[in-house]
Amino acid sequence: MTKTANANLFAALRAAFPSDLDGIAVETDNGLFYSWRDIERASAMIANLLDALKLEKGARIAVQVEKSVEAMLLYLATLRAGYVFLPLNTAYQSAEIEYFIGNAEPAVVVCTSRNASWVAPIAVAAGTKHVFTLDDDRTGTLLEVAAQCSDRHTPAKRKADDMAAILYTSGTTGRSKGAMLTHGNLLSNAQVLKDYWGWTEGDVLIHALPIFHVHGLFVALHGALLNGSKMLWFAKFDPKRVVQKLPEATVFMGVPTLYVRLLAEPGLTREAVRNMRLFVAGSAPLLIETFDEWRERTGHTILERYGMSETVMLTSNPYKPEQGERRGGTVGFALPGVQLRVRDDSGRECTTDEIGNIEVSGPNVFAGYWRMPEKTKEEFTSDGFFKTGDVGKIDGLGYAVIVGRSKDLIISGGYNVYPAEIEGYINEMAGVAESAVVGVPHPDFGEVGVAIVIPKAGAALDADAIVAELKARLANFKIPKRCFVVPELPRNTMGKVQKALLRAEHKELFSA
Ligand code: MLC
Ligand code: AMP
Repeated sequence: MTKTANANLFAALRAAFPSDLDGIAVETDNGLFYSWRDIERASAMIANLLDALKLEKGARIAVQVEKSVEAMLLYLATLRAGYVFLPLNTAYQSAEIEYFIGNAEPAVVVCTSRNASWVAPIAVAAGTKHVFTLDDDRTGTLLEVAAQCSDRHTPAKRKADDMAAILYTSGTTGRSKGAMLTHGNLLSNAQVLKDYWGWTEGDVLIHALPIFHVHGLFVALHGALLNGSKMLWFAKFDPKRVVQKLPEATVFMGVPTLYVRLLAEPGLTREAVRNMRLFVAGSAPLLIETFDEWRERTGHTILERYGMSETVMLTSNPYKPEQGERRGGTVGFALPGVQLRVRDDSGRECTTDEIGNIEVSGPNVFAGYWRMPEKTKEEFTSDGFFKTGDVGKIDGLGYAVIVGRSKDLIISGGYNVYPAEIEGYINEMAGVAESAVVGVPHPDFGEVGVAIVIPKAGAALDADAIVAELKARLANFKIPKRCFVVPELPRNTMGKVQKALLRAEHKELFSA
């Protein structure tokens, strides 16, 4: 790349649009069609809207809206105008949003018209100057204002290490941290995946994931756009309708729960997947039972990969047979350009099959946590590797295997749930002495949270009331699926709560 080349991710995605801009870029599950020209023009209009606000360089655009093509256009427009996209899960409630907006201090907040009455005051209190609404039926003030803007826009000049997005995630402890991803992180990863997963002319992607996290927003979306591929767009994952659309598609990406739910559909047959080229799974461990059943039912071997908000994609099972077989229970090999190593707690590199901490480096690894230089430093080794918090090994064939996590984290249906956060809320409740939240196996979500709560002396606690109180305050996917009130927590001789014992005690809770 020459010194003057524009490293703006949007510019690279735009350059990959097909030459026939009248072709279909997106077909939605409610019967709308968007051409490549529509994507080009509408993203230009929103980018011009942002430019007209005269925001400072690096300004954050925080977005909590339902999935829609217009929400995707807002993401593309933010890149195009050179600002920083900050997606927020629509399940987040006011305390969660207050934290994210207070921490990120976005210049612009875009929310649904339904939530505007509580999101707008939070934004204004945090100093946000501009609040727009955007609904999933192509209405809202954002589009009303954008409609007045020019449909021509030259992508802002950005360097590879300029920030493109902030994704909130919790590392090992404490409150959520904003992972800063650069144009270079995202583009280099997308280019590697385009090649590694064999994206080819004529590919059609079923896009059925939310667009507020890495999997749906970056891996799936960039994959299709960088290949100029049509997307069959689902606002919400609906297994029946996805199965109906499979014959028109070649690529599908999902968290393991999506595969479990698709397998429950009688319409999932070899005939239905006859045109499919690739099924990708990730964000949470894919059970070997699901991997095997999928192969049996469809004749396709799911390709499992591994990634994180801080690093985008790190490893992948092979796509091409000459690179090796796709092995269930493994996450494959480090992607080209990624260095992955496993070390023990003393920093010694583990030998084959020896379990240790997974550490990574590469052009995909983020620029640090937003306004947390100390935390950032803690999460990197002295020689510049990022500590993933995942525990695993490299097996005898060179495949990476994730066996657990050193971070106290539950992954439920592909969403991260931090026990410390839930425990914090429970511990504040009247009559609660302490609590522990642990993850246990679940047939649909893979893993779900269970809360064990200890009352203060003389207090009477009602488990249902605890759950109800949590529901009023936290995103729904974080709510423990069961709650037990018991006299005490198991502790080791150091006084530390033995979560492993609690997990073992409750592991059969949701078994069929
Ligand atoms: C929904 N519910 C969940 C849940 N999703 N509970 C636990 N875990 C989840 N993930 C609960 C709700 O609280 C609600 O309960 C009930 O299910 C119905 O809610 P819903 O919104 O209608 O659910 P549904 O549409 O069925 O959603 C399930 C799902 C969704 C699997 C489709 O969770 C999903 O889209 N997951 C994908 C997440 C994702 O994209 N992850 C990628 C992260 S990126 P109640 O009691 O309130 O009725 C990443 C990096 C990487 O990790 O490597 O990719
Ligand atoms: P997030 O912080 O939401 O980006 O979640 C990242 C975490 O998801 C990783 O650190 C892993 O613990 C987990 N993860 C992602 N992909 C896989 C996978 N294929 N198998 C097991 N865990 C995974």
